[in-house]
Amino acid sequence: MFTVDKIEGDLIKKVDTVITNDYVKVCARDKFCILPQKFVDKFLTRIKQMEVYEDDIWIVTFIKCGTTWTQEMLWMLNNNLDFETALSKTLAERFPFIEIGALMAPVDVDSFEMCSKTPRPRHIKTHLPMFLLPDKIWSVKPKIVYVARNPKDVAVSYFHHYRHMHGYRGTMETFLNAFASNQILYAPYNDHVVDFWKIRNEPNVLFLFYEDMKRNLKLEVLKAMKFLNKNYSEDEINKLCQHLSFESMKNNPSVNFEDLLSMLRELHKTNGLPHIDAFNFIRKGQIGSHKEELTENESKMLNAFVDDPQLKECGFEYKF
Ligand code: PPS
Repeated sequence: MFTVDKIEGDLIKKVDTVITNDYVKVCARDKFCILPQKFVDKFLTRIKQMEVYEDDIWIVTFIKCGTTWTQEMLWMLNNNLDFETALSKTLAERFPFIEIGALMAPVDVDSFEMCSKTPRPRHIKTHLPMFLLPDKIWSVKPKIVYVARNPKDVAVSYFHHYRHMHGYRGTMETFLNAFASNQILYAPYNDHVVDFWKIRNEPNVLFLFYEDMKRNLKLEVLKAMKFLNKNYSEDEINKLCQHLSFESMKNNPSVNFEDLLSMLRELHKTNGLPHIDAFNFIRKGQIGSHKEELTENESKMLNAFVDDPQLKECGFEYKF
């Protein structure tokens, strides 16, 4: 059912890092996704064949689209707004990332096992495209929340993530080249979004936009509350919105991945990578950071994502 192809050319080698490397093209029919060989060896079959439960909540996103923010919102809504547990247990424990063990070559974490064993109702994070999700997702129909973000801000956010988490030390231009030519981890972006947009009206699917959350968080919280069949008072919702604010999340060790970042910084150091500037996972949190961080030419390199005819064909438009 799947074929695993070698990626031709030099570009892929330029985005290979000490943390995430050995990229291959995982293909099925007309779909593909760039993933490390370790994903194919240790995760692909197990994820495809895994048990899925009706009360699971899956967050599915392309990387850097507001996953963490939405995870915290969903977990809180689905757990009776339990601020105490949310602050004492990390999001990574409460809402595990199923394929993270495949992304870090030097670290052997069986994140699949962690997800499988997590007590029900399970909350599971993935960046995998639709065609790589468990087969049973389509018959059991657990709740799936998808979040999209404009590709220019995604690319900028991903560049910083790739430097500070994966240990990339190349230029922005090379990174954007890889992103634009679908030669970076999880690419291609548009296919990822379009596949979920097409099923956005299914009763078990909630399709959100990062930009909507930024512009009116409360409205999106209310949408998610309804989707999860929960009911909270106006005061409780306001308190949740405060908890989900950029400033609050930035300073919340349960969601800001400081532990993971310091472990990765050590790994980078051990591997002799040059030291770079400081970084917060909850970094800028803006709509339009590409305007500040990309040159005109760099921004143009990403126009093809926005002008892609497949978006128009299915009535999808990115928000800026
Ligand atoms: S990951 O690594 O894929 O899970 O990253 P992800 O969580 O999807 O995306 C990270 C970006 O989301 C921003 N973020 C927020 N923005 C606004 N408000 C809140 N509360 C918030 N929490 C996270 C985060 O800053 C990253 O975007 P950039 O543009 O890099 O700041």
